[in-house]
Amino acid sequence: MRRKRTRRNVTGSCGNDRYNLMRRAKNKPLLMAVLAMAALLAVATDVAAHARVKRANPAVGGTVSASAAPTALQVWFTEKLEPALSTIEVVDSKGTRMDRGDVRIDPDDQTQLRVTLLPLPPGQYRVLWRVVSIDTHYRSGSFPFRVDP
Ligand SMILES: [Cu+2]
Repeated sequence: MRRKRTRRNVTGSCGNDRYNLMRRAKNKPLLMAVLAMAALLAVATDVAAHARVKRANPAVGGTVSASAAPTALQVWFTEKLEPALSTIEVVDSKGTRMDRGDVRIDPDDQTQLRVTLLPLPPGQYRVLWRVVSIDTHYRSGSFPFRVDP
């Protein structure tokens, strides 16, 4: 039953089963047990509902050859994003911005951000992302990719 509930919550937004469970609890030990379980579920639900990077092009941690160096970066997230509050940047190993600052969301897929890139010489790059998903939760992170000679 626990597994079933967790799986259901993964697909929903940040729901609050906690309060229904509290109302149903009839004695204190049960209430404590229920609250403990609800707290765990709430944490799991919260994490699952936040936007995370699903995949990217160039790939997360991937390597591309200089002859096929990308002219744009695409990142897909696990949640739909608020376009005005979501951004990605690409920096080289010295921290120099290598994107053109023209981040946009795919109008047909609100989980995808895209930015065009300056010509990328061989080297290590890092993608810095800061997004707000439509459930208003803020998340940020980064991942590398590499351009080989
Ligand atoms: Cu969330």
